[in-house]
Amino acid sequence: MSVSSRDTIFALSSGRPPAAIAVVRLSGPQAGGALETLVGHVPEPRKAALVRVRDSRSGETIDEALALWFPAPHSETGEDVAELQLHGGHAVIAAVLDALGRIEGCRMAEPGEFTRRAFENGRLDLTEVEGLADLIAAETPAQRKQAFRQLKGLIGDRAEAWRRRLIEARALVEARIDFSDEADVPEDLVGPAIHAAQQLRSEIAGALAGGGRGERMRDGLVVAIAGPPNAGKSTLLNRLARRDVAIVSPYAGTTRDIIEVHLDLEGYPVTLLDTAGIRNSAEPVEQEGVRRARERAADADLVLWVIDGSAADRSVVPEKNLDRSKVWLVINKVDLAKGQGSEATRRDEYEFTCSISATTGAGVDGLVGRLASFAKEYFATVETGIVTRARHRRLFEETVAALDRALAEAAKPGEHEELIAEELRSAATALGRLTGRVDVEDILDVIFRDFCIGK
Ligand SMILES: Nc1nc2c(ncn2[C@@H]2O[C@H](COP(=O)(O)OP(=O)(O)OP(=O)(O)O)[C@@H](O)[C@H]2O)c(=O)[nH]1
Ligand SMILES: [Mg+2]
Repeated sequence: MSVSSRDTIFALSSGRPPAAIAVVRLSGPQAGGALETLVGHVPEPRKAALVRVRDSRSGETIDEALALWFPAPHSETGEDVAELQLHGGHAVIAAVLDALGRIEGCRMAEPGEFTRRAFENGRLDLTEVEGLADLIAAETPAQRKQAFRQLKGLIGDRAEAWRRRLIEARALVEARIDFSDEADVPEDLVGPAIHAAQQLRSEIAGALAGGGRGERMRDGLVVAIAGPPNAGKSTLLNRLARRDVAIVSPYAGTTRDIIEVHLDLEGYPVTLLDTAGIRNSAEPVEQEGVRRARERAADADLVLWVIDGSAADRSVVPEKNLDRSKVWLVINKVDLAKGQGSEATRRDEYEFTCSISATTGAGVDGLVGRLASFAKEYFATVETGIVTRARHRRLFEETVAALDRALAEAAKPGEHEELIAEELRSAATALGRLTGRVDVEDILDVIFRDFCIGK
């Protein structure tokens, strides 16, 4: 970053004005000085004080507010932090920000800068930073719970504990290499190190076993509505979303682009996709829509294959490449006269089949209930899972791969301790990158703590 991190930063930290209250936050060495300038004194730490906020130039009172003072290091960012709870009007906020901007060493914060400082000062590790971001973005109770667990260090603490054990295992191997002629270094150090590596490998691989469900909790379980044109897919999407999101028309081939809505199903996040009706079309735009529909249906966690139950030809079956175990058959338009159902014979091919009317709503509650239990079941394992992002997955996978190489090396005959130590180091580095706390000094500390080598 080009700007000095020793600047004192300030920003409006609450939502969009006008509102009852606006919170302006400051962090940095000038935070106390800025309070002096604006409100005349620095309040007692962590106690709200009723103050008058004045424009230092004109002496005019801008607002009456609550001021809070959190001296370093016991603050959100680890620096001196001050907070003003103002009346949340545009003009009040503008005048206060303007007055702050005129104070030497104070400037507006950049996006995420408070959190960045908290990370740099060791108040939050990287996974906690991500948890904080997720908590702010959480839309459903289950997302909130997952984000809160992460903010409170569920992943970070676990990864840090694993990393410490890896460093200890490596220290054993290093000790064997570097100090093998020392009298007080026991002979078999590599054996226990390998045992520890095996143990760690299975624990970390276990954390990866959730199959991406923690990641899904952030983004939502993807449910694609697909099927032939004019079956009522967009009508169903609108009904499930309880608003008029997608265009509905009697013309086949209405939907072209993928339409996405986010639903909260009993607390679980679901991303619902409406797609173009699948058919062979000569029209290039529709062709592209169909291509996208196929792609998204194939990638979805669940496909609602919607067909028109009143149509004479109901022979349209899901794409051959769709995994049937994730396709539900939704027979729509049951409010219209039913033809002889040829689909009846095919019902047992699907995980679940239902008959609905997207226009009248008949049967839709049953479908929603079933979707909610699907989501609940899907996310059941997440409660204990810790991987919530592709970044975590990648680093855990790197750790496991390095451990596998270390174990493979150990299984070979001959002297190869350097290679084992090197792989253990890679594994620990990957975990260190997860929390953003890679410290090269660690290894030496452990060696000198556990063995009385220093003379
Ligand atoms: N009677 C009846 N008509 C329905 C029902 N669902 C949809 N329709 C009608 O069927 C027509 C097509 O509906 P859409 O929702 O646009 O169908 P779609 O599957 O999205 O169609 P494409 O986007 O072209 O693939 C519209 O005229 C709807 O009003 C239903 O349950 N009953
Ligand atoms: Mg449509």
